[in-house]
This record gives sequence, structure tokens and C-alpha cells, in this order.
Amino acid sequence: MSTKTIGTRLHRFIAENEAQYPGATGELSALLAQIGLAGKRISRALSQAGLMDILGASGETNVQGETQQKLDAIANDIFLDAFAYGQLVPAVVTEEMELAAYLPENEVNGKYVVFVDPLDGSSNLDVNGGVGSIFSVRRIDGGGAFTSEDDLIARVSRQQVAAGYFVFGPSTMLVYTCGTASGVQGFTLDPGIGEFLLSHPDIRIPAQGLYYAANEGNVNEWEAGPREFVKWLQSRNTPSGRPYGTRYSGALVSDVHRILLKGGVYFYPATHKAPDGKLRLLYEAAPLAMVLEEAGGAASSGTQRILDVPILRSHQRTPLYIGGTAEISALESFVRAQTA
Ligand code: AFP
Repeated sequence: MSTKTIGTRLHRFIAENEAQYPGATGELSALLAQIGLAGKRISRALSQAGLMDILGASGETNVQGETQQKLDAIANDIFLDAFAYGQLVPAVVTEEMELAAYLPENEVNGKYVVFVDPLDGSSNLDVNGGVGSIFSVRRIDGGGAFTSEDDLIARVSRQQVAAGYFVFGPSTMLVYTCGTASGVQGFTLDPGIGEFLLSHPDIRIPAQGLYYAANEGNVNEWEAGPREFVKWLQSRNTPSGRPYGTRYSGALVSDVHRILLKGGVYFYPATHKAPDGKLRLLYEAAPLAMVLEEAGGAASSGTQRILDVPILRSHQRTPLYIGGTAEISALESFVRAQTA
């Protein structure tokens, strides 16, 4: 029987939930445990960051052309190391590497590809601000040996099997979903015993939000739809909670986590400089969209559901609007009006 008792250890929770599915092989459970371990190791590295000379830029530039922080590289290595055993994951697509990391030792039995942003919001590191990690698990069609990156992208399942994130704030939290039957579960790391404990069972996004999160410094770079949407969020309408307040931390994970728990909307529209948007579909937008949808929210590119955006490339970008269903449907009507 599944249990949702506050304080349940992650491993026990995963094992008991798996027991509900008669055909379950235990592989996804083992993979979630590997992800949990990666989160604990990154949390530890972050807690010691200021003391161990691992803050700051590494001198490298990642595939996005962004300055890589030393901790970006450390978090990336921690994820790769977590999947290196267990015959589960033959390839990992990460923000930090242009090509997927292939793990040939797992290619015979491995059924899953993991997409990961190892350290999201890493420009906050130098100021001891919030950061996170985002992951998405997809099944592979037809075995884990890939002939090319295009072959990998063509063979990953359109639907995610599991998705979630870690948020490294005053506490470290893991939030994940395995889809409709599982809901969205939140665990908090107890550093004293080194275990994630169930703290937020069956998370649902509040229907009515109070805040929006966006880099409004770009407002003149946005198209008319998001510009009108932000004016609408700022206009007075007491019954529907407007005007909304603003909260923006510069770390997608922290901002979306707030929206999940408190309601509201996060958005990063296309800009003149980034006409396809800035955020990455496979390891930022899609996993957060799965979590928010499973919690009763919504996620859109402005014109379509994020989970329906066709997968073309490992590092493809998308505009992202994510939050409560009321806010997302309002945004979509502003975008439609802009193009009418
Ligand atoms: P990385 O730190 O992983 O590169 O991601 C930062 C980020 O993609 C996301 O976490 C923020 O919401 C967004 O960029 C912030 O971008 P701006 O600095 O343009 O607001």
C-alpha cells in the first residue's frame, strides 16, 4: 500500500509506490534513487562552496555560449557519475555539453535518456542566491546504442516518464512527478541523516496567484502579447487578485517553485535578441511543464502547450509561460489578439 505520511524517506516512498504497479521492474525507482543521490551531492558541494574555492567562473563557455561557473561543471559531473552504474541510462543530455554524454556500459539494458540542467540560475552563485537542478526522464525506443545525436532525439519518447527539480535554498528540496497516477511530491533534505523526507505530498498549485515572475528589464524587447499581458497583471481588479506583485530571482527553478506553491505565473517570452526564447525545451521548460500540469497548472509557449512542442534538437529553445490555468489562458488570449 502506498503511504503519504509526512517524514517518509524517499527510498521507502519510491519502493512503496512502485509496489502499486504489478508490472513494474524497479528500474525507474532505481533511476529516481540515483537522481536523489545526485541532489544530495550537489547540495553538499553548494553548502561548502564559499569555503572551498569552487565559486566563480571556470574559464570555460558552455554550449549556450554562457560563462560556465566552476559549480556548473561540478554539478554536471555529479549527475554523470550518478548514472554511471546500474544499466539504466545510456545517454545524458545536459546543458553543459554540446553532445550527449554517452555511457556505453549501460547501452545494452538501459531504457532511459535523462535530460538535465545540472545547475540552473548559476549566476546567483556568487551572491549566495537560490539555484536548482532540473531533470527529465524519457524512454528510448529500440535500445541504447545511438548512431548520432539525431538518432537519439528521434528515438526518445515524446512523453516524459518522470520529471522534477531540486531547489537549493535555505533547505534543499526535491519535487518530482511520475505522471497522473503519482501526483507531484515534495521532499526536503534532512542534512543530519542525509535523507530526503516527504514534506509536501500531492502538491496542487493554488487556483489564484498573487505574483508574477519575469525579467521586466526586457519589456521593450517583447512582442505585443506579453507586453499587454504584463499590463493586465498590473491592472486593478480586486476579485481576480490584480494587480499582481513581482518576484524574480534569476533562477527559473526558484521562481517556478514559488509559483507552484503560491500560485501565479512565470514567463520568459521571446525577445528581439532571442526570437525562439531563451529557455531550453528539454531540460528546462518540458520537465517544469510536466510538474505544473500534474499539479493542476499549465505551461505554454504562447501559442501551444509546452508538452506538445515538437522535439527537434537537444538544446532547442522555447518561450515559456508557466503557472495557473487562468493566467496561462489569459496570456494566450493576449498572444492571439496580437496576431489577429
Ligand atoms: P542558467 O544559470 O542555467 O544558465 O539559467 C539561467 C536561466 O536560464 C534561468 O534560470 C533564469 O530564469 C533565466 O536564465 C534568467 O535569465 P535573465 O538573466 O535573462 O533574466
